[in-house]
Amino acid sequence: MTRAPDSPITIIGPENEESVDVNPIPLPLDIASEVAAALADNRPVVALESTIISHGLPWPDNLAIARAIEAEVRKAGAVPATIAVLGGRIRIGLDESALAHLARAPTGAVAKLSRADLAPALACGRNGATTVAATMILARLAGIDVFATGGIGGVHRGAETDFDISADLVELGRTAVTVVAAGAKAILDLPKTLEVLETAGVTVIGWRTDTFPAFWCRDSGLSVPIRMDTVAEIARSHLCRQALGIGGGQLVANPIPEAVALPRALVEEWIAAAEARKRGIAGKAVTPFLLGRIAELSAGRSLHANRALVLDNARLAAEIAGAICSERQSGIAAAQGAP
Ligand code: PSU
Ligand code: MN
Repeated sequence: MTRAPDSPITIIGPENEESVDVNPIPLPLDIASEVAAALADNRPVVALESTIISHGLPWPDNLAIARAIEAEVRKAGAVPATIAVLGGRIRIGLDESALAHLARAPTGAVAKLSRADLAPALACGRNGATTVAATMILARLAGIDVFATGGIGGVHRGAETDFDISADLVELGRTAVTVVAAGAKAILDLPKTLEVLETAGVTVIGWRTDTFPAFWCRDSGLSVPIRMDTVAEIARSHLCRQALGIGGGQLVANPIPEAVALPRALVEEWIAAAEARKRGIAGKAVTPFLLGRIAELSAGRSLHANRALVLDNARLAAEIAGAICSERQSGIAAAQGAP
């Protein structure tokens, strides 16, 4: 963390990357007072993304689910901070009207912002929803350690020819946030996704499981690199990564609750049918297209499962955030020589 001389902003970069303070301009950053107060008191905060609201789920389910995720975080004892860019300002923690605005916006009115798109969105005063990658960057900037989502982006099927690999994977390799997800979306090439995560040096943790979950299904058949069974272990691992100064994050892969998991064969059928229609769709549009088609093909069953898994991730993220606060508190106490 570096503070530029005479500058009101603090630039927080990945620990192993030098921050460059050349004529920095003040960042248009608004942190909701409830979030700022929690962070200042070392109380747990969970970052939440907004792309899932504006591009990942259909209206009006998206607004209901966004509210339910926030409620779940609170129920588990943490403060939710949904992140977006509105009118060219970074917003950490959205009020009801901002959530509703994002959820209601017609396709195209709200941009899908990843790492590459953040600066131009600020520069041009745009509205944008943040992907996993962009939410990680902004969470880190605000000092938030934990982030909950549904599924991260990854290596798309056919990437060997079209090179479609989500910036989420690169971000996990560089930004120190622990991301809780139900694995990677089943529409992806999961073996390749795990390979890229390994190359990027991401700590991939199976939550009480030895196999990597596949979003709507509990088990992809692939082994998970590390298994953990307590949130204290995940919290300590997060803090040890920071202490090592290696940058980059952790992916906590939490299998969808058993009662709502969908049969793998059925999901594969929907994916094949959606993939068959993908021709001509490229770039940022691919993931929203596939998720939308699958919601239609499954007559809402995919949506029901999506809601359940994201709520479960929100709960687990809140517990991990709480454990990080406790571990940090004991670390401070130990450093001060307390018993
Ligand atoms: N998970 C979902 N729905 C989504 C996404 C994830 O259940 O809409 C979004 C996330 O914001 C993720 C993004 O970061 O899709 C990945 O998009 P891409 O493959 O274009 O990087
Ligand atoms: Mn892509």
